[in-house]
Amino acid sequence: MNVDDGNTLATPPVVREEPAREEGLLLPGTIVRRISPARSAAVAARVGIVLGAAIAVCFVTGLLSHWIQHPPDWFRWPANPPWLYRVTQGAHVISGVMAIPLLIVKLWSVFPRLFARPLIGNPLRLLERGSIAVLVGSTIFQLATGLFNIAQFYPWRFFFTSTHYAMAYVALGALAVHLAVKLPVIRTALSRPPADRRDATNDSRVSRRGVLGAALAAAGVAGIAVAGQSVPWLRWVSVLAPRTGEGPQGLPVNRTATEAGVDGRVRGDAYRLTVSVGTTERGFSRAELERLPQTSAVLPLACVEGWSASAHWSGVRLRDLLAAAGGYPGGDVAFHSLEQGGLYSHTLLPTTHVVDDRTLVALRLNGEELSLDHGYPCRLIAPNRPGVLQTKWLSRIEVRA
Ligand SMILES: Nc1nc2c(c(=O)[nH]1)N[C@H]1C(S)=C(S)[C@@H](COP(=O)(O)O)O[C@H]1N2
Ligand SMILES: [Mo]
Repeated sequence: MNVDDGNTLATPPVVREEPAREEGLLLPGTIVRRISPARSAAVAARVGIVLGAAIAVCFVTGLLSHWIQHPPDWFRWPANPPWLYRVTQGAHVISGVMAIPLLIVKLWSVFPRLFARPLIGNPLRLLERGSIAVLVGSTIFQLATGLFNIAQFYPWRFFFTSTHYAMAYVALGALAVHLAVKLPVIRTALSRPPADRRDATNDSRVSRRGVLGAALAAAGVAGIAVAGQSVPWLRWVSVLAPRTGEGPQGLPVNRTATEAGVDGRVRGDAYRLTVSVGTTERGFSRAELERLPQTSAVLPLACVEGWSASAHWSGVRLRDLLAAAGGYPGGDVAFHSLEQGGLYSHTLLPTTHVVDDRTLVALRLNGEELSLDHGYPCRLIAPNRPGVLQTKWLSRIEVRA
């Protein structure tokens, strides 16, 4: 049967003329005879190219997102263009979701080969099989945990981001070995047209072209089904997008004030935003912040989970606030939230963003006073930053001079 290298175009009756192929699999002959000719290297290699492209986009955009959140010394992420992270992280989630149907078709097309003789064999074959096991396992892990994460469903005990990040390297390594080992097979498979005899006859079983078409269509549908959470004009068709782009004040809320343990008491007169520059320290009430010069900016909130939405923000430009508090000598600026503990209760803002005109301590959102869930009394909003770094319910801003 033509399940290994795609160089036969056999139909079931023809199989009996090719007993050698049947013997290649550790499966009963009755099953082997029924294996669809579309389960071929021709299909596997072609789906593999599209799957590989989706995984490459997913890997690069994921790596970027990781570096932005945990910057190595050499890494600089610009404040311009302000929508860049929205695009890269949207692409991360969309490409990951598109990879799911592609991976399923790829596994379907090579499945009979898992029963190929010998099961283990020589060291090269061991490497081939081992790399496939690791590759399939790590890819399924990445796609499943990523999918659960965008649905904010965490049915596991490990910490998602660090595990997802580490596993990406495992998958990449296994993919490199897999490609190297399979290169000859891939080249043969790609040098032939994907059509089999079934395409030209009236055979009722699915053809290779049919499988390829279905794989691409499924990937397209899956991509569109989630794209609406980052692409506004796709919102109405994106039935699977976990976020619709809606919420109070026209913007989704990731974590509510109640969930973060921040309550309405912040509305009281006692609230102060403490701004410290070196050893000077100054407290600003919400009314005092409102009396400082107000600046507006249209900036997207782009969550690591892939959803994003543009909004109209206004408040005090960070540069102006620092000037009012004693000046900005340079360096990273630390932001702390009223939220106690939690990973997102503090962040470091690099100089590029500190000096940007559009970086605000926001007081208003889409023409209204910032709601408690969006970060009242005030929140950080800076261009081209992951949502997770746009700290809500600010209590303290610190310049370590
Ligand atoms: N203090 C604090 N700030 C936070 C968070 C948080 O959990 N705590 N969540 C962040 C995340 S993950 C996102 S995407 C944005 C969402 O802002 P929104 O709820 O106003 O849409 O806020 C960020 N700021
Ligand atoms: Mo987020």
